[in-house]
Order: sequence, then structure tokens, then C-alpha cells
Amino acid sequence: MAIERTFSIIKPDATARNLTGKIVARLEGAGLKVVAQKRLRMTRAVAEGFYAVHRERPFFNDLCAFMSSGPVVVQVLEGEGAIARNREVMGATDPKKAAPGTIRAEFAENIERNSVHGSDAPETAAQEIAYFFSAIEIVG
Ligand code: FUP
Repeated sequence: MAIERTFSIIKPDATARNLTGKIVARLEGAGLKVVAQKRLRMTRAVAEGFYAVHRERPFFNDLCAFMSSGPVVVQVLEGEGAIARNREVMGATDPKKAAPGTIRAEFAENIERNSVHGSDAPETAAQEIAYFFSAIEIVG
């Protein structure tokens, strides 16, 4: 399998509970390498732009309010099949449905406050990485 890059967010529910290190350890333990990382607070407009694909969904407003409610840690992760690997270690969107041992099963509070984001395909990974990082900030 090819070496890929994917985009990851440690969400405000997780930073609020000081879980950044524990989540990074899970990602690294799954064979993913953190090749870029920064902590920031999204403005409402930045969150709306990031989740534009969901703008017609009933949860869009609450999701953007939550994602701009506190600090996040945005990351680029690199590794063999990194996109699928990250989604495996994250677990299902709804923590009630997430497999035991996954990040969301262990840490997520509910389907909205679900601790982590990970890109779902190569095209979205490239778009999401470019939304937050410049090339000089990514060092493999
Ligand atoms: P995922 O790829 O697992 O992050 O899930 P989606 O792209 O389907 O959803 C993006 C985010 O929208 C989720 F992480 C949380 C939020 N969401 C809700 O708040 N309610 C829902 O019913 C579905 C998603």
C-alpha cells in the first residue's frame, strides 16, 4: 500500500479534557506519523468553510458552533494507507457504534462531540490539508 497523507483534527471536546497527548499516542501507535501539527481556534467562518459539504444537513449550525467553541489541534498524518488507517483507529462517527478500542469509543462524548476528525478520501485529504497548512509547515 502507498504512503499517504491525511488530515486530522483533535476537536474541542478533547482539548477541553486535556486529551491531546493520549490521542496523539493512539495515532502514533497505529503507525501514523505526525508530520505537521498546530493548535488554533477556528472562527465560525473557518468552521463553516471546512464543513461546507454538510451545509444543508440539520446538524450543520450546531456542528460549526461546537467546532469554533474552543481550541482544536489540526494535524497532517503520514503512513501506509494513512486515510483508511486513521479512520480505523478513530472508529465510527457515533461513539455508540464505534468498535471497542477506537478513539471515539474510548473518548467521544456523543455523535457531535466525537473527539476527532479524519479525512475520508484522497481528494478531501488534499483539500483539508491545504485549508489549514502551507507546504513549508509539513515535514515528513
Ligand atoms: P466522520 O467522517 O465520521 O467525521 O462523519 P461525517 O463526515 O458524517 O460528519 C462530520 C461531523 O458532523 C461528525 F464528526 C459530527 C457531525 N455530525 C453530527 O453532529 N450529527 C450527525 O448526525 C452526523 C454528523
